[in-house]
Amino acid sequence: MLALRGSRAYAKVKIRGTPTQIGDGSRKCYQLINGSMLTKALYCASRQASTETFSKWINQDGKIDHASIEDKWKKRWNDHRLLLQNDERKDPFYVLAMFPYPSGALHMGHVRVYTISDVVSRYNRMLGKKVLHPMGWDAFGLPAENAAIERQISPAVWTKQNIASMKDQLKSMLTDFNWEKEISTCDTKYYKWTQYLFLQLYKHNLVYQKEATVNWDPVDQTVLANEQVDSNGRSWRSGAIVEKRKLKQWFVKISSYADELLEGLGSLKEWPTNVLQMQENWIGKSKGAIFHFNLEGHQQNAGKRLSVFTSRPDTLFGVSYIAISCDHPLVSSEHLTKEMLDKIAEFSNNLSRIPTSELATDRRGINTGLFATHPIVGSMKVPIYVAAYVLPDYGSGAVMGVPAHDIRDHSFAQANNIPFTQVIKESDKKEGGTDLPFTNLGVLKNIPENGEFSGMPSRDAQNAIVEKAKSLKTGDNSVQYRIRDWLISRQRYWGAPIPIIHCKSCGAVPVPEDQLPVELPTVVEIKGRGGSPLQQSKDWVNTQCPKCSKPATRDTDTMDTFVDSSWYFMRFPDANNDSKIFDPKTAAEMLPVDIYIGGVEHAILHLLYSRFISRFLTNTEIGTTDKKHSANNGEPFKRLLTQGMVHGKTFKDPDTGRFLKPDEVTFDHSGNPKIVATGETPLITFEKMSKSKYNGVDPVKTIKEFGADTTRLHILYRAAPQDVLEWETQNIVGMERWLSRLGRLVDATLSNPPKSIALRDLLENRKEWPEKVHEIYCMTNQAIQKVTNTFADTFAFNTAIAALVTLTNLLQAEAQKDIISHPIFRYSVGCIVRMLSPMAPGIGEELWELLKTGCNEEKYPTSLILLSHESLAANHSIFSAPWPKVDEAGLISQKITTIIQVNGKVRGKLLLSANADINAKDLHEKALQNPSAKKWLMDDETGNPKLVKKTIIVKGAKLVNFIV
Ligand code: ANZ
Ligand code: ZN
Repeated sequence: MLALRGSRAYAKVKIRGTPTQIGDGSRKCYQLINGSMLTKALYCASRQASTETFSKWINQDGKIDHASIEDKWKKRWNDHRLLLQNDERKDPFYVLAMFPYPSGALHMGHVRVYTISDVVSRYNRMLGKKVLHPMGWDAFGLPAENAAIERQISPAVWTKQNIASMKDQLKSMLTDFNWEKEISTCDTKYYKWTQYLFLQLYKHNLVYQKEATVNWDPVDQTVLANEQVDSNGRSWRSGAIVEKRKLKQWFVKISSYADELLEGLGSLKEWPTNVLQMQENWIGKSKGAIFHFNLEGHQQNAGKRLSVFTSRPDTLFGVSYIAISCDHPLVSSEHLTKEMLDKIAEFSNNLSRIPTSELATDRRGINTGLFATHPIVGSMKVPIYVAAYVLPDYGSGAVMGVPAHDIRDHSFAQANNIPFTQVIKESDKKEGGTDLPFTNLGVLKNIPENGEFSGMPSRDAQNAIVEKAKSLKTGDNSVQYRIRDWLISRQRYWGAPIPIIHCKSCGAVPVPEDQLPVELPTVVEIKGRGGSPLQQSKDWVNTQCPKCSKPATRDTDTMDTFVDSSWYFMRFPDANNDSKIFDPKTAAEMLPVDIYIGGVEHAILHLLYSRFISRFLTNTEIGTTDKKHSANNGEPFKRLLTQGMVHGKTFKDPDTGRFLKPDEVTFDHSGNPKIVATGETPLITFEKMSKSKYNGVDPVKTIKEFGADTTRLHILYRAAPQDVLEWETQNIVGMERWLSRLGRLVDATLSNPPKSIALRDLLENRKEWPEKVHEIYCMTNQAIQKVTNTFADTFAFNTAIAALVTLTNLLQAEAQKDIISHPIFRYSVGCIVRMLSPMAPGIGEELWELLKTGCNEEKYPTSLILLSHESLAANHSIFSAPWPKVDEAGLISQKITTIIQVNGKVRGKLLLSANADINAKDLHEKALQNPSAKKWLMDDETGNPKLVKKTIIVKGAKLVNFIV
């Protein structure tokens, strides 16, 4: 609650609902807007400043003193906790930007995403909503550990320092984050609940252990993350060739939610379609059949089965080989000779060095010498190969090779000289003659191989063939998913320890919930070699079994940081809860997140894990208490906005393509770049900012130089949020100039105060307004409509800014004596300021204070800067001022502008009444009265009008062309 100090002298008037008309003397009025008490504290301070102008902030060379304005408002927001006053508001709105990894320095990408979320947040605060715009830190992960290795600084200290400096930087951007809800995933208060989440998953049989392959550095004796293995397959630190090793790992069974996660995508109407597509592909549901081939060749193998998954059962009679992966169960001494096994092992070793993405097109294979019997035609035998392109963990890790109808099978058969037959043709009419492989559905060819299924269309044949196999017990329908279970264990120090204790007699025992958190030991030496750091911390490892109390050891793995971030958005609404992961009601009130903003690089994993955990916790924690959240199916993010990258201006040597450092390029007086050494013009491109390209721009420096308001506006103006933003620092002056012009316009309105007018009369008598005022009012309403639509729906802030600049230009052009002192002029200026403020909050507040103070003179009411049919409030902050509303009646321009052309050339303009019926004759008469058009329509010699041969009127009389 805000202090009411110094404001007791004023009477409080409680006014509910809109519209509310308040006459003069508004300074005595108080109001409850959406239940939140507004104070006079700042208002009183500002009243004394009624002779202030904005120009005092503009120095001689036209630059605005941003630093002082920003300091003033940061202080006021802080002192009066202005943005937190929405606790009692009803209508919740949750805007979330993906929380950053605390690397220590903000980059332009951060500034972009947090500017966008801040605008959405501030706009919704102005709508009177209970806004949650939280911030936190995705603070576990490798970089802290690397810093520890390189600089002997503890990961906790390093991370804490980084958080402190990044927090300052975020504040310098004028963001309105709810810092009282700040969380950090490396804080025990947070990871206690990450561990709790693990235990809940464990309880619901959604975590398990299994052997999995990891990258092993044989020199440092440690497991490496994928990003620590370079493109040559070497360790980033030791340089050793990385080996694959099998290690027992923890997995989360996300695959059991595959169908639910896929179906849920259908309800996400406000997500970008490309993200939905990526999620769908990742889950990769595939319908088809499983066929069982009998193993032959070696006597003792009779009766063994080899299963394959196929999406094309109709091609079953075109099978010419079976391909299995290197680690298929068939690859064992039971079936193969030692020589063969060695050969396959070597092959497998070679394959482990090439990226998985390249395996799909690899044509290499080994003929095992084994054969398999066809599931329907018992006499048909096909060879079994080990092949590079078979994924060990998809389907059954085995493929029925149909070279005539599948691209990969086709190239494999060609590379390995395997004969094959075409069994599907395009249509009934066409017999053969198609280019192979023919991969479409078609009709089964009339050949003996296809037997009773000959002539059937593919679809029918698929069903019939599966039915046949079912009856023979050699096959069945099957659905496969590409999505794999989520490997969450890391052999790292800086993460949440997995809350499991291993006991010789009881096995893996979960740590009892009341013993959480399992804290990271602080005394460990992080060397990056010799196994996981936790393993070496013997005091920590050795413990008691919670079940039998015998000596036991702690699990020494920590959790993947994706686990930390899979539930943080559910913690924010109740971030300080010590007794629960979150209070179900509190969480349910705010969830789902109304809009989630972040980079498209998180389109798959982070969003999928979050959707999964949200569904899981909705089922278990929020459960039935929550109507709103379950109505959203447990989907955590209602709307998703993926912001584009910020690209930096990059200079390259045109001859060598080498990236040029800033000091290798100079600029001539007109700003054209030259290479210092050669005098040549460099190549200019815009590329992803990176150190190696010398094209990075430091946001902190930019904010210092141009101010946060201007920087924010520039970011929003240069590109729509989803698009790439090509950063050019010099262009920032465009927004700077606009702000100065707007400031001067405010000053001008302050020195030309309107007379006191009852607002109701003002709108009722709109017919009597001068024409210019109509135009201003109409453009203002159009701008409100456009900007509101942007903030609520399209987020195309660039077009919103363009509309505000255009309106500023109009007002500047019409700022003559009688117009500028018209109440509507001031109203219009006030609208610009209000609509500007979510984007440029510092300047917005400053201009609003000036307008408001000026208006609180006895002579004219504050209401003149608001729209009369909105409630009036003597607010202290523009962010408690109401958002301007569109006046539908004001949207329609009273006048339309008609361009006059004579023989196709523009010769003048007419302002016509919009609703009048205008015909060609009238237009001609009017045009003759128009001084500039007149001389082109009159005959100089006769002094009579020229003969009009033809009049072309463009629809709506926007243009008339007289052919004379
Ligand atoms: C025979 C066939 C004939 C296939 C044909 C396709 C076309 P989707 O649709 O992505 O699910 N396949 C099965 N298991 C595999 C594995 N472990 N590694 C690599 N490929 C595998 O893909 C299913 C198809 O991928 C299956 O259908 C199988 O090839 C292959 F004209 O079987 B098909
Ligand atoms: Zn035990």
